[in-house]
Amino acid sequence: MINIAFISLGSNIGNRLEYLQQAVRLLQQIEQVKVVNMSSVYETDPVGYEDQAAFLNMVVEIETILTPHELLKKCNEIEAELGRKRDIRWGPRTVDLDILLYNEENMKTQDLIIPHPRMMERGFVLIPLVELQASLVDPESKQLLADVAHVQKEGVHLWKTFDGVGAFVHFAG
Ligand code: PH2
Ligand code: MG
Ligand code: MG
Repeated sequence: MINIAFISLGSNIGNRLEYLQQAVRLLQQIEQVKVVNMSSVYETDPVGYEDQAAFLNMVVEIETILTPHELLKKCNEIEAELGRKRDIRWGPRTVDLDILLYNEENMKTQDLIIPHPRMMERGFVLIPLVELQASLVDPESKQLLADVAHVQKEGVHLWKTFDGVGAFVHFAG
């Protein structure tokens, strides 16, 4: 069974774009994962814990035969490989990979909640997500994500656009 999942990527330490690109590359290298779409890259004001550098955020869409928990394990391995240290909650990170959606799954387990529990409050997640698919609906509240993203643009700035073929191009505007 092929499943569709959306993963949010964020970085606010070091060469942020390089971390995002390496994370995408590592996702592409997983045999059971096919990256089918990537959003543009956005520069975003930190949310939650505000005394830290601005983030770069993006979202990728994947097809996978992995279960949600298997996918979570792969995401955690990529974070570890790219040097993530977990200290301050919501604090600075080389790279963070969060599963946002997995089919229309609604699941709450100890270590994994899907849809991502804070997704609907976060413009830095919703705006790239809606860029990929404007018709997405939150499986929990049934709201159209585009309607919610629309009012959460503050602090989210387009930084690089994705050319759809394989390269990021400087956003000239
Ligand atoms: N991630 C957080 C907390 N705050 N703020 C922005 N702008 N982008 C993030 O990716 C982010 C955040 C926790 O994962
Ligand atoms: Mg996160
Ligand atoms: Mg995370």
